[in-house]
Amino acid sequence: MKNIILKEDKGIAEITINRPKSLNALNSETLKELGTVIEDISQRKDIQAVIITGSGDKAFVAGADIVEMQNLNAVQGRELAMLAQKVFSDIEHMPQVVIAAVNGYALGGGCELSMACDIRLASKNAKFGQPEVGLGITPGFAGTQRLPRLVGKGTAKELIFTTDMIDAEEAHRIQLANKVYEQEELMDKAREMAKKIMSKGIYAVSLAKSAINNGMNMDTESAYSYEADIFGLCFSTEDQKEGMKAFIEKRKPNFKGC
Ligand code: CO8
Repeated sequence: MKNIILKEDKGIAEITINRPKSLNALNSETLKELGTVIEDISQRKDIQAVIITGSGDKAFVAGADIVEMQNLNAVQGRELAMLAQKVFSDIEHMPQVVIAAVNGYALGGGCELSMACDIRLASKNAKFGQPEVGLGITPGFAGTQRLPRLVGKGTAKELIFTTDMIDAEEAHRIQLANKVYEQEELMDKAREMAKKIMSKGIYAVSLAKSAINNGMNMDTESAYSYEADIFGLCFSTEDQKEGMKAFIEKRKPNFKGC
């Protein structure tokens, strides 16, 4: 792969978007590579958590690639949006937990990529924003949908309409960033959180992810019913038996992820 670095260590896959000269801007080649990596990892039982970050210390992803986008026609623009939406949706629905380690600018498509992840950890120098209307376009990688779901409709409209860039503390205040760390400790904190999650019943974590993500797209009664189905399913797993047995025996559970 040309624009993606993939590292694996003890069940954690670290994906680095690697186009530092363009502040890791997403062109279609990078999106396709990211899509292939995500598809591959989704099938793997030995990978239980994913961390996505950007190369260098300046940017997570500074958006879709403006150089590539400038001469697109309407059909090509739609195709690019559909490509990114598919990749981001695959990230949102992959069985593994996905943490965005936002290590600098997360603008436009970069902010949208971070929002497709389950959890966003930001470094103190991170900056979030949706600058699209300043370029004469709208967010197209599902930012108009994921941002209001995360921060509320009013704040999402303010950010999208004004194109204001916000720092990590403000992103934390509006619940766009889960936590904020010094840049040097960001990746270690992301790994630490991944390991903590992996120490739980990881199959249950995956089911909880599905209940949250799919339930949010249903009416409330259907979502409650879906949660009950998922909850019931847990009782067919070895982890449920082990988790409860360990509690009663006052010991740490030895989960198997099944
Ligand atoms: N695309 C392409 N190249 C970029 C991008 C980008 N998004 N961002 C930065 N670069 C390039 C710069 O052109 C520059 O290249 P060069 O050295 O060859 O001139 C290099 O990266 C370094 O950037 P700067 O010199 O500008 O660095 P600064 O520190 O001065 O500024 C900023 C950093 C503030 C991040 C600035 O680069 C910037 O404003 N970048 C653009 C941010 C932006 O507008 N992003 C949104 C893009 S639109 C988008 O994401 C839409 C998604 C939906 C699309 C729908 C599909 C059709």
